[in-house]
Amino acid sequence: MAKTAEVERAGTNGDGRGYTAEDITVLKGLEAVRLRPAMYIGDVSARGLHHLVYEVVDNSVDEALAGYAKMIAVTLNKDGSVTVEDDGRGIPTDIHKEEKRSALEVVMTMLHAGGKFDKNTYKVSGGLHGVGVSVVNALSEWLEVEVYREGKVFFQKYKRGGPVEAVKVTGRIKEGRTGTKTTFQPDPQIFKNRVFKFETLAERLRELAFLNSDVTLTILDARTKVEQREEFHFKGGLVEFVKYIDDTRPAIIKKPFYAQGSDKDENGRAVEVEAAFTYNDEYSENIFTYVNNINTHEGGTHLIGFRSALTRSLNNYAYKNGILKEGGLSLSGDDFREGFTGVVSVKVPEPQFEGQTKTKLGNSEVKSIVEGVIGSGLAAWLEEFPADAKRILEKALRAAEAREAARKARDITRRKNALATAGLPGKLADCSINDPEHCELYLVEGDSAGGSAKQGRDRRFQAILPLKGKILNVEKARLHKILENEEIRNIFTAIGAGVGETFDAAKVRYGKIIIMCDADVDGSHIRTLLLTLFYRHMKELIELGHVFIAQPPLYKVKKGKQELYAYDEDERNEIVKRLAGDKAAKREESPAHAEGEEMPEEGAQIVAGGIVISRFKGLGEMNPEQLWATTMNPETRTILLVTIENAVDADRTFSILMGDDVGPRRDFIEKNAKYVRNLDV
Ligand code: 0RA
Repeated sequence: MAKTAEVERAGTNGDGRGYTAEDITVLKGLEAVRLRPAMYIGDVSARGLHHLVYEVVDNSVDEALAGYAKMIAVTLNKDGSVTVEDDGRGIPTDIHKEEKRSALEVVMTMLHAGGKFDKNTYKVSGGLHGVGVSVVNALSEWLEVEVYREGKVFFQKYKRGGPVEAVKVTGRIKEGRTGTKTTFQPDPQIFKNRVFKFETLAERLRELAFLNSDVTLTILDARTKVEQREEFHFKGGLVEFVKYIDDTRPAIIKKPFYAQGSDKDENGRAVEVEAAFTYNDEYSENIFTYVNNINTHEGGTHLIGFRSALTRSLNNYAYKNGILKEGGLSLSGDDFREGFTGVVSVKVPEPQFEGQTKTKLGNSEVKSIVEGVIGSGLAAWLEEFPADAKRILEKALRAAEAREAARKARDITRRKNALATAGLPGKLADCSINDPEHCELYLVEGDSAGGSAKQGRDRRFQAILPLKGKILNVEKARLHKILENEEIRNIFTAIGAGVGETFDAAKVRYGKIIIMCDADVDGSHIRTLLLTLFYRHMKELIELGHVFIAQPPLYKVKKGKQELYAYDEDERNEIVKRLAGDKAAKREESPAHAEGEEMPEEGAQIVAGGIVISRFKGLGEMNPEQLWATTMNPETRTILLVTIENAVDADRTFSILMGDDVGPRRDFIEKNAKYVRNLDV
C-alpha cells in the first residue's frame, strides 16, 4: 500500500521547516495566478467567480467520464464558501515521485499538475477551463480538501494556495467508500463580489447532466432560511437536452433524432461523437456545440461536419424518394436551418481551440469523424421514420421558396435604393469621428428623448438613432420579413455590419451600442425586443461585448444649488439622509425624514427641510444637459454590459419572453421580477 504524505514528509511551510526549492517554484506559480487572475479564469467579475466552481466541478466530471464518479454534489455554504464533492476514486495521496510530496498537494498547489497522471486515458479536459484546481486554490482565501480512499479520510488545508500543513489522516471510513470533497472560500482580495448565484450554477450543472447522462449532479443552497435544492440526472442525455431547449416551441417531428459513435484520430486516439436534433414550427436555428463539455460558441470543425452530414443525408433521401428530382432543385444547408434545434457533443483528446474567444474547434480530423457518424446515423433514422423525414423536407422546401422570394424582393429594394439616396438612415445623427473603437451609437426610445439626446451628446463620438415605439418582434418572423421593417433596417444600416450569416464584426461602425429606454414597462419591452434582435441576428455583437444598456436615474434630489441623481430608491434615501444630515450637523436641527417615505405620484415633488425630490418619469423629461450629466457622459454614467452567461439559457429566456406560450412567460416573470436590474441574458 502506498504510504501517505503524512508518514513520508513533515509538511511544507506550515511547520516552520522553511522553504525548499520546490516550494519556491510552487509559490511563484501561485503568485502569477494571483497577480493576473484574468489570464487564468477570464475575469474577476461574477463570471470569473462562478468559473471557480466550474473548474472544481470539471475535475469531478472528468472522474465521471473516466467511469468512476456517479454523483457530484455542490453546496453553497452559509459562510459564502462552496463545497464540491464526488464519489470518484479520490485524488491520489501517495508520494508523487518527481515532486517528493503528496500527489494531493501537487494537484492542489502546482499549476497544470492535473494532467500529469495517466495523460492518455484520464483527462479529456478542454483547453478553456482545464486550468486546474490549483488556480482555484490560489484565488481562495482558504481551501480545504478531503479525500476518501483506502478506508481513510485524508485532509489538507491551504491559504491563498499554499498548504497550511502536510496532508494528514483525520479519520477512518468504511473500506470501499471513495471520493473527493473540496471546500473553498473565494479571496476578497481578488473578488469584489463573492455572492454565488444559485440559478447560474444550476444552469451549468443541468447542462453537464444533459451532456453526461451517467452522472447525477445536485446543488444545495444552504445560505437561505429555506434550503433550495435541485438534482439533475437525464438518462436520455442529448435527446432530453433538445427537448428541454425546445419545450417552449411546438415540435414538428415525433421524436428527436439521436446518433452516437466514435472513430480514431491520426494518432489512434478515440474521438467520441454524439448528436441530437428536433424541429419546431418557428424560424430560428439553435445549434449548441460542445467539445469536452465546453460550449463552443464559435463553432468549428465539429459543427461543419454536422451541417454537411445533415445537408447531404437529407438531400440523398429526398432524391431517393422522389421528393426532389435528379438534376432539379437541391436544398442547401440554409434550407434546413429554420426551426432546427440541435446539440453536438464531441470528446476530443487534444482539442485545439481557436477564434476570438477561443471557443472554436480547430482539429481538422474531427470534421470527417462527425460527418461519418452523423451521416450514417441520419440515413438509418430517415428510413426508420419516413413521416418525420417528410415533415423536415416539406419545411425545408418552404424555407427554400421563402428565401427565393426574399432574394427577388431584395433585388427590387436594391434597385430602388440605388435610385433613392442609399446610405445611412435619415433619422441617424451620426458622430463626426469614424474610429469605431471610440464611437458610440445610442438607440433611444422615442423621438422626444432622441431630440434631447441629440442636443445633449458629445457629437464627436456619440451618434443617436431615435426609435419610434415598438420594433417588430423578431422571434416570430423570417429574416426577409424582418428586413421589411424600416425601424430595424435603420438599426442594421447604422451599425453597418450586415446581418445573420453575412454579419461581419470587422465592419461594425460603433464600439459601443447603447440601448437607452425609459425605466418603465414599455421601456423594458422595447429593450427586450432590441436584445432579441441582437441575440437572434447579430449574436456576435453581444459576444464581442459591443452591446450596453444605459442607466438613466430615477430621481433627482436637489438642495439649494446642489443637484444629485439617484438610480434607485436606496440611493435616493441615502442622498436625502446625507443632505439632511449635513444640515443637521450645521444647524443642529433634527434631521429630515424622507427615508422610507412613500413617494407621491410620478412627476410630483416633495419638500423635506429644503430638499426637493423629483422622480423622472421618462427620458423625455430630462433636458439635454441632465441627460448628458446623468446618462451619457462617459466620465460619470453607468452603462451595463450585456453578456451571455449560458447560451442554452439565453435562448430559452428569449423564447419564453417573446414566444407564443403565456404560461412559461408568467412563471419566468414571477420568478425574476425582483432581478429587474440584472440584465445578463
Ligand atoms: C488522478 C488519478 C486518479 C484520480 C484522480 C486523479 C481524481 C481527481 C479528482 C479531482 C476531483 N475528483 C477527483 N477524483 C479523482 C486515480 C488514482 C487511482 O486510484 O488509481
